Amino acid sequence: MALTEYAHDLDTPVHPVSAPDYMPAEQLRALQLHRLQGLVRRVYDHVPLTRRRMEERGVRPEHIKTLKDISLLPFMLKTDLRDEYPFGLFASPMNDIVRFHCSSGTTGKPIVIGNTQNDILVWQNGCMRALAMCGVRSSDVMQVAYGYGLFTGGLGLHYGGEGLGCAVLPISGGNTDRQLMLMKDMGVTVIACTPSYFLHLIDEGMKKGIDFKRDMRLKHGVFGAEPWTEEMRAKIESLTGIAAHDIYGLTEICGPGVANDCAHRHGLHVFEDHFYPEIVDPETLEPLPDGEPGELVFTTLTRTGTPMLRYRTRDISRISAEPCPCGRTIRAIERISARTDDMLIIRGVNVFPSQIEAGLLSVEAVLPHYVIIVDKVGGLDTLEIKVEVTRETLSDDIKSLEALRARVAHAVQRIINISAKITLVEPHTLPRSEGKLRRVTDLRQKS
Ligand code: DLL
Repeated sequence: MALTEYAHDLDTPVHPVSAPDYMPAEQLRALQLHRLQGLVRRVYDHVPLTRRRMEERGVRPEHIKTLKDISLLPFMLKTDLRDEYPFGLFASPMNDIVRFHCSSGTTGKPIVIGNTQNDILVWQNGCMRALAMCGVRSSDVMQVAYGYGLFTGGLGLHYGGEGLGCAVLPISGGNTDRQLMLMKDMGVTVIACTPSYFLHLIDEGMKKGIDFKRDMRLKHGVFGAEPWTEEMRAKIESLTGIAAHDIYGLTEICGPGVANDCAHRHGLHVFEDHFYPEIVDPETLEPLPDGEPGELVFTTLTRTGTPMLRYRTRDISRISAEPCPCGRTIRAIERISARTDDMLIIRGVNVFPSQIEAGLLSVEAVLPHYVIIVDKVGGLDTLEIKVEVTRETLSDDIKSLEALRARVAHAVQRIINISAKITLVEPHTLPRSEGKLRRVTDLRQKS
């Protein structure tokens, strides 16, 4: 079948690299099973920890006869990567490893992922398909402002952009003045960075009198590596006129390019011919049917260096049960709005930072810069949210300011069901980040 016969994104012609996105579902399932069987054999033969766990369950590679049999297999966790640090989970000899990536986390040893040449190509394929899904083409000039190095954001998007034939500007994170100068002078059309860093770029640009709509040629933003909301997307798009796309991934699975949203924005399509997704109940670990929310689990069907079998991401999502109007047969996951480990329990109520963000940004005068501070005072949990608001509102009289504060407090409380102390602050006073931004400070852990 000619590629042009497949359904495609709105009026964007299908890029040849995207062909596997439209593979007939039956063919896709057969391919996944074939790849899963190969992967299970590989890890059974080469990864002692997984072999031991399979033996404890009485499971052997030949028991995997259907895709459903994946539930017979043991899970892998971040702690396994820490315990087996640095090379204990490698399934290929060092001779075949061509690159390491690490993710640090907050404490202890980093996790180490070894990539073979095959893995680099698989990863590049994911990033190329993600960028093609965003509408990025070889004529684009792409500024990669994710960090280069052990973090996967920079090199991942870099290889993706080069693979598509874009002109890539590998500037990495930081040096905001230079980012803005080159973006303007080189007519950059695609920016790839964290959404929080892009907000910082917009902000610094405004200070210099740069109007993104007027002075920049930007068309697309490829944003990920941290949670962000639809409300944040709307703010970014209205401030700059670009299309803001959501790209998802994690170091353990490769990096960015595991999933990406298409023009219909019904979720992020997973490149599931390489990265097989499951949703499990985080308590019972039972697999859940498509449509049910739970913890996202990935199996890397084609990776050979440090393959992951049923890796528990801690990210909360659901697999869409509905086909996407774009015609892709690869399934979509709901955007990642939370992790099981970033849920705050405040006065007994479960609160996710993304809910707070959605509440804040529903109020017009609020800027997309905020911090969340949780503390315990006299045995009682307290929640304070400091948020920047436009300079014009701050110069309003006390009464209107108080009314705005009450509106913000109400908008947040409506979503999280508990009250928060809201502090309105001047623009440019809260911390910014070149990479992932930590917006939450939980002081209770110290006491
Ligand atoms: O953040 C890889 C990446 C780089 C993804 C650039 C997208 C763009 P890690 O540092 O290992 O890898 O962090 C992975 O970040 O488990 C999620 O919790 C979170 N995350 C990544 N992308 C998104 C997203 C990279 N689009 C962890 N939305 C993941 C929400 C995201 N959270």
